[in-house]
Amino acid sequence: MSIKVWIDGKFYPKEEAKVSVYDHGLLYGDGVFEGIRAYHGKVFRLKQHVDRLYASAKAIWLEIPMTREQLAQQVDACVKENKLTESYIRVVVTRGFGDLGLDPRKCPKPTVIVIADTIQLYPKELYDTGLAVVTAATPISHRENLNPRIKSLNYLAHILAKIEGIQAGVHEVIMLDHEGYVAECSGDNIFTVTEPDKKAKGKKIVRTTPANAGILKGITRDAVIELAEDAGYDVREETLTRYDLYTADEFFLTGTGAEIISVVKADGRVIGDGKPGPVTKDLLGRFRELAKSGG
Ligand code: PXG
Repeated sequence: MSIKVWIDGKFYPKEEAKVSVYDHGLLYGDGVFEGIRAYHGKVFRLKQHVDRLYASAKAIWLEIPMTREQLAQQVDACVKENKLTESYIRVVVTRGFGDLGLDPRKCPKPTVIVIADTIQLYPKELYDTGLAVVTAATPISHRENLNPRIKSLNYLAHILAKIEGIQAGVHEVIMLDHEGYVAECSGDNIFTVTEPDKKAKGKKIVRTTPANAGILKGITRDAVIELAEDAGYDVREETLTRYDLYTADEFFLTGTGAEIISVVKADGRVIGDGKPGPVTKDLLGRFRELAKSGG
């Protein structure tokens, strides 16, 4: 049975689910989106995803023509309509149909799309072996240009960085900010694990880059911060350099598609003992338990 896609109030078979060539989402990347997972038929942290979508929309002066509750219900309805238990959901809101000019006032009504389908971001084996990354030459956009907190339809910098990774034969890339500090990966947030310092009182330290440092504030990242705190790690949001990544005992990525995945090589340096570490594995176990309950 074909996947049914919801566009502006109606379901269409996947093959017929189309938007206009005059849609400013296509013409200008003018819009916002969310990538969401459902586990065992339960949507993971739906409220947080809907809130982030509305925040992204507000930042680009886009008014979503539905209430948060209606949109959340529609996400649930799309998963049910397609009889999916394990699902990857894409919500897209574009500026809508307009003319060929930039002016968003020519777009009377935003286009709202909900796709509930499936995804396999990384091959299963990579969760056992860990993956390699390199640093992309393409930086993350400057926060005063297009703030990476906005999950906008303009992903070109991330895609260019991703292509650099593909050419280097790796699965993900580290993106730096304009000052050379570590921001995030092309579609994942970054964490490290190190041994306790004096302040950590015997707790292993789990670090991630600060939310306002030019990153997308990942829903998975937030969940992992909470899980790591509950598990008794010393969690810190700190500015990181590539040196911090290379010398960490463990290095892992978080994202809706990836969940939690270990990085065992960065720019040619072997991380820790070159295998997924105990804290990464512990947090992945806890994350999968949390996912069973919808988060
Ligand atoms: N940073 C960026 C730039 C992202 O796009 C994340 C972090 C992780 O955030 P969440 O909320 O998912 O924990 C993302 C989201 C892909 C793909 O196909 C990945 C994302 C979005 C769209 C597509 O790799 N990741």
